[in-house]
Amino acid sequence: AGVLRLVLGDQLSREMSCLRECNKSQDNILLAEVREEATYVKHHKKKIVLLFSAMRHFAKALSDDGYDVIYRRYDDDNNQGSLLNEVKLACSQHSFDKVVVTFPGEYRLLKSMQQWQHQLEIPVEICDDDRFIASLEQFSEWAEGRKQWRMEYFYREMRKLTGLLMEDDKPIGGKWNYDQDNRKSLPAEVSPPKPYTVSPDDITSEVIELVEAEFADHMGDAKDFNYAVTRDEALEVLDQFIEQRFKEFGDYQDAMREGNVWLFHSHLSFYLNCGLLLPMEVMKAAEQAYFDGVAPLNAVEGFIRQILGWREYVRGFYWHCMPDLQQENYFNHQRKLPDFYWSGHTNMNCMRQCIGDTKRHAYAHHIQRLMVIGNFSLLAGLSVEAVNEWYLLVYADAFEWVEMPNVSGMILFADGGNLASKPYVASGQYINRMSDYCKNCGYAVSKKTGKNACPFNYLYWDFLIKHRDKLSKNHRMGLIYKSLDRMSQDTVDAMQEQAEQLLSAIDDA
Ligand code: FAD
Ligand code: DLZ
Ligand code: SF4
Repeated sequence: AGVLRLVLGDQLSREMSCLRECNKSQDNILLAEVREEATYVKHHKKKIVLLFSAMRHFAKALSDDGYDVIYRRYDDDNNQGSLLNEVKLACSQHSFDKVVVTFPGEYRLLKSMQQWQHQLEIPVEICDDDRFIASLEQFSEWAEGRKQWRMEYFYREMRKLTGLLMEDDKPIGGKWNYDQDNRKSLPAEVSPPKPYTVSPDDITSEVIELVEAEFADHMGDAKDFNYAVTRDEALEVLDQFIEQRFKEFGDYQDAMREGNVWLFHSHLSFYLNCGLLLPMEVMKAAEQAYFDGVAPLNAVEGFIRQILGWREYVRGFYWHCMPDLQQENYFNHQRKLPDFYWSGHTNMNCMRQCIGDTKRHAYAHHIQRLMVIGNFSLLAGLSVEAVNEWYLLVYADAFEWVEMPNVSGMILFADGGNLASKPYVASGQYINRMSDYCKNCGYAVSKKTGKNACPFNYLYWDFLIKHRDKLSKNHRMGLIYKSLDRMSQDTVDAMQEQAEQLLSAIDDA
C-alpha cells in the first residue's frame, strides 16, 4: 500500500519534504480547502483567493505530471470541514501505510497533528520544513547559549553558514550591515514602477466567485485580485523586482507615500510564505544581482538580511518560545480595537492610509505595519490578543510563525524585550519624516497638545510616562526620559489628559 502525503495551503512547492520519495504509482497527494483553516480567523478575501487558487494550480500541475492527487474543493458536497477529517476520509477510501506531512507553520496545527496517529491508527510522520535555512534545533542551540538574543548576531551566523555575501570568512564590503544607508525619505520626483499584476485565469476567476459567496463577511474585496498564483508567475515577480526595483530597495526601504503601498519593496512575502518561491533561490538571485552590478550592496545586503536574518530569526523565535509567547502581555494591555481598524475611518491620515492600503491589498509594507499601525497599537494599549488576530487575518502573507513574533515581539513588546531591545514607539515626527501623510492630515504634527495636536505625539509621551518603571532602566531609553524630564509639568499634564480622552473615546465607542 502507498503513502498519503498531505500538502498544506502554505506548502505549495515540489521541494516540500513531504513529497520527497513520492512513488507515483502508489502514493496519493492530498490538498484540501477546509472551513477550519479558512475561518479560525476571518482571513482577508484576497488571502483566501491567493491560497485557494495557488493550491488548485499546484494540484493541477502535479496531476499533469502524473501524480495521484486528491483535491478537496471548498464547495464539494462531501467536504469534511477540517484537515484531519479529510485525511480520515482519504484513509477510509484507500489503504495507506502511513501519512506524511511537513511541519506546519502554526503551533495549534502541530499539536493537533501530533495526535492524529491515535485517531487514524496508522503512523503519521511529520518531516522538518527544510525550506528554512536554520533548523529549529540550530536556533535553539544558538538561543540557549546566550543571555540576550539579537537578530544581528544570529544573522551573522547565518551568513557564515550559507556563505551568502561572504568573501573567505569576511562579509563582502567589510561590514555586516548597511542599515544606516537605508533610511532615506522618498523625494516627490521619484516615481516607483508599477507592481506586477496578472489577470485572473479560469481557475482564479472561479475561486474569486467562491470567496465572494462563502466569505462575504471577511475583510476586503476579492474581485480585483491580480497577484501571482503559480510558480512561473511568482518567478516573474522576482525577476521584475530585481530588474525594476532592487536598485532603490535599500535607499527607500523605510519610506511611505500616500497612494503607493508598493514602492520599491519586493512583494515576495506572499510567495515565499505559501511555497511558490524558496528563500534560498530568492537570496541567490539577489546575491547574483550584486555580482552583476544590478543593485548596490546596501540594497542587496538589506534584502538578504530581511530573509536570512529576520525571516529565519522570527521563525526560530516562534517555535522556541511557543506556547508561552501566545500568553505574553508585558504591559498588561487589554483595550479592544477601535472600529477604524476595520473601517479605516479615522481623522489620522497615516492610519487611514495604512489601514486603507491593508484593506485594499491584503498588503502593507514593513514600516506601515511597524511604525504606523504597530506604533499606534502599542501606544494606545490595545489588547495583545486582538492585535495578533488582526494582523493574522488582514495580510495575505500572514501565518502565525511569522505574524506573532512580529506582533507580540516587535511591535507590542509583549515579551518584555526578548525579540526587540526596546519598544518601537515614535511620535508623529518620525511619521512626518518618512512619509507625506501629515500634509493631508487634519491634525498638526508639530503640536503636542491642544485642539488639533497629533495624537501620536501625546500618546507617545503618555505611554512613556505610564511605563516608566518598566522602561527607564533600559539604557536605550535613557535619552528619551531625559527629554521628558525637561518638559514643563503643564505640558505633561495636558498631554496625559488628551491621551486619556482619546483612549476613553475608544473604550466608550
Ligand atoms: P520586502 O520589504 O521586500 O522584504 C523582503 C522579504 O524579507 C519579505 O518578503 C519577507 O519575507 C522578509 N521580511 C522582511 N521583514 C521581515 C520580518 N520582520 N519578519 C519576517 N520576514 C521579513 N511578514 C510576513 O511575511 N508575514 C507576516 O504576517 C508579517 N507580519 C508582520 C507584522 C508586523 C507588525 C510587522 C512589523 C511586520 C510583519 N511582517 C510580516 C514583516 C514584513 O512587514 C513583511 O514581510 C513585508 O512587509 C512583506 O513585504 P515584501 O515582500 O514587499 O517585503
Ligand atoms: C490560511 C489557510 C487557509 C485560508 N485555508 C487553508 C485551507 O483551506 N487548507 C489548507 O491546507 N491550508 C489553508 N491555510 C493555511 C493553513 O492555515 C496553514 O497551513 C497553517 O496556518 C500553518 O501555517
Ligand atoms: Fe499621523 Fe499625526 Fe501625521 Fe496626522 S499629523 S498623519 S496623525 S503622524
